[in-house]
Amino acid sequence: MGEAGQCVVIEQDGPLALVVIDHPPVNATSVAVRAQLLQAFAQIDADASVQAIVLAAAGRTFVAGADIREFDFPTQDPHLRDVVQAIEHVGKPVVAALHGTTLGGGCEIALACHARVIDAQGKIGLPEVKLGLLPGAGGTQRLPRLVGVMAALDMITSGRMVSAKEALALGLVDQVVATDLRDAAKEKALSLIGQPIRRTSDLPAPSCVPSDCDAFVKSVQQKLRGQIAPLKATEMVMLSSTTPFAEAIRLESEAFEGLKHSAQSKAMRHVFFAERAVGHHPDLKGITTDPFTSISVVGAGMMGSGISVAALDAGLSVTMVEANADALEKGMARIRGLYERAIKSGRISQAVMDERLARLTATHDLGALAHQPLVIEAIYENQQAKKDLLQRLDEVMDAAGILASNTSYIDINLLAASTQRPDRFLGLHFFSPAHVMRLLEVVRGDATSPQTLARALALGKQLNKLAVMVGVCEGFVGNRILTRFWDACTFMVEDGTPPQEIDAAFERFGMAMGPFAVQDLAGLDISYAMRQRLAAQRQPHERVPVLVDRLVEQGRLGQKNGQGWYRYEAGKRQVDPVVSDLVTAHAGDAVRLSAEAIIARGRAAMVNEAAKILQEGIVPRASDIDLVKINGYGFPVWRGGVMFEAMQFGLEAVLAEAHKIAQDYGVTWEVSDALIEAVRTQKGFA
Ligand code: T1G
Repeated sequence: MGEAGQCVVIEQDGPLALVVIDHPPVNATSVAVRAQLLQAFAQIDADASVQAIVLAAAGRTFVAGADIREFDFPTQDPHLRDVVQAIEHVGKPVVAALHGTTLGGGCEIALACHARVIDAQGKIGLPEVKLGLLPGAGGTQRLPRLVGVMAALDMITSGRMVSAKEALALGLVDQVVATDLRDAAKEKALSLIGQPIRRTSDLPAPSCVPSDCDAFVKSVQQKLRGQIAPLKATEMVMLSSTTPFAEAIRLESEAFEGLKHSAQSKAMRHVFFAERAVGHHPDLKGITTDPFTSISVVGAGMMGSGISVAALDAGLSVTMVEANADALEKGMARIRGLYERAIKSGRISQAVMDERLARLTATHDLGALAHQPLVIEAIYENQQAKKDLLQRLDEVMDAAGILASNTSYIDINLLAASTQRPDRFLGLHFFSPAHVMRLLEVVRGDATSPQTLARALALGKQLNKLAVMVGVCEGFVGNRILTRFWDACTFMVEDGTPPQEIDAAFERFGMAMGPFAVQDLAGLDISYAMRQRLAAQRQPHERVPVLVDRLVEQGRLGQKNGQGWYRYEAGKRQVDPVVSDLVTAHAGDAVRLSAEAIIARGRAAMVNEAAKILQEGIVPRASDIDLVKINGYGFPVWRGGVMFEAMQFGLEAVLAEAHKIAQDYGVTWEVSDALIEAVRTQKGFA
């Protein structure tokens, strides 16, 4: 950073001016950066001694985007699109030197330069749709002029970063260099002196085959159901082939401003910052941890093999232990099958599969774990079996090793007590399929040490998971809320609303699958076993779901045996008259709720349980709960999460619904004090 507040500096070297942006941590284009960039380019444009320009950035990355924090306030001049326009219309060649992650507004600045040189490790992209936005500084018009409409549509509606190599192949950059980025950019700039300036906006309008675009729009509607930004962005990109640049840019900025004020963008910006806050734990501040190079997993079933693949994909070595020879072979076959399918779909090469499998050791021998830094048990959910295994592992492993359980509900403190290392014991609750699902609940036991917790959170980051630290309670955070949500939905069925109408309501709300379809996927016997296990703790007059137990007792377990709440034939889910008759017989004079009432009841059940979780200190932040529901349970990201959405919906209405449920369903369904307090203060739940 230059003098206080100076975030753009010019270094002149003969006929070449080097403009360096220096605004840590990611060179976001704050109003100061925009103003100083505008001023710098005006100055060097007017300086006859300057004949070529390189634009670079200090620190770990070129500009990673506009400053997202500014979006909640009126944009201050100069707008980024004006700065970008000014850079493009400088009368001398401007070459961008790109490193790190050139994203959003940073990519748009690069697009307005006359050439682009990128570091071989660099990545570049327009991720605005992930914030419910679209590129608002010319990206929807300049990118297609360089890479074509279809490639631009793919990048902008997916928001994905492309590698330097792919960027070169697409024509997005002109050169990739492994070292001396700025020297290469200077050389490029000097070589352009005296050449006609190649302004991106002057390039010919790209062609667009209407049928290709129509097909693309349909795929976006399907894949990103409910989100408005990708569709709007598609509309803007297609303007590049039909509308003059200046008019298209005006329309783009109108569309951007509209999205910036949309509920969806506010929700997705909330999630962006929630994901950065989730790792902040005051008691872990200052603890540094070395990355893991290897971990071990005990159990080669669905979860054990999935966790192993997640670690292999992240570059770690894995020792997978399974007592049963057949189960071990099945686990290895499952892992090989995953990679073979990934090769078939072109996601990885054979060489990548071979390299990853070379890092996998499969064995029956627990002794192989003696010196492992971290061992995760992922055997079947039986408390005694887990306690026995953990005791044996505790005896086998070095004292420094961390022991973790992948249990989804067993008390971590109980399991810790079966070892001599409660300070190095915790829960690592992965979600199935573990190599795909982003969420990881890091369950801290009463005795888990801060060092162990810090190492576990760091492992989550290494595995590209969203690690949320939670306390010990029945079902931790995600499953605890899910159980309450499922109860409320099942009670709605028992009171007369068909399950398929409840599923349809929540799928229209934006959930990937409705609650009854999910119950069938998970297996009705799982929640049945949980209710049996918890029966002894139940209050005498507490209402519990009965219909689902009827289904299980009739042998209807869900997808796994072709019939549950629905019937499954050839993989298709169908309403089953047997269930409809059961509902009618049970409900008597049916009370069929409207879709709005269904959502309100489901929302109140989730928010009330979440408020209790906060009240009990299971997590420190309401936004942590949002992240759990979005990343583990299909809550729509464009609604911001269960707590954020409730705040927008209106806490008074949620509280009123919670009181209604408490009356209907029994005394243990008490309304959370935290929810009542939040309504009183109209503050979040934190
Ligand atoms: N604005 C403000 N703060 C940002 C920021 C941004 N764009 N990007 C990161 N930060 C903060 C972040 O909150 C954290 O702060 C710190 O930087 C490190 O981030 C006009 C409209 C660049 C890949 O969407 O994807 O340009 O928690 O922990 O894991 O068309 O940050 O330390 O206080 O994430 O190494 C488009 C968003 C914006 C990119 C680095 N750009 N950022 O990841 O570090 S919209 C983006 C990221 C736009 C134009 C449009 C990642 C990263 P704190 P971090 P990281």
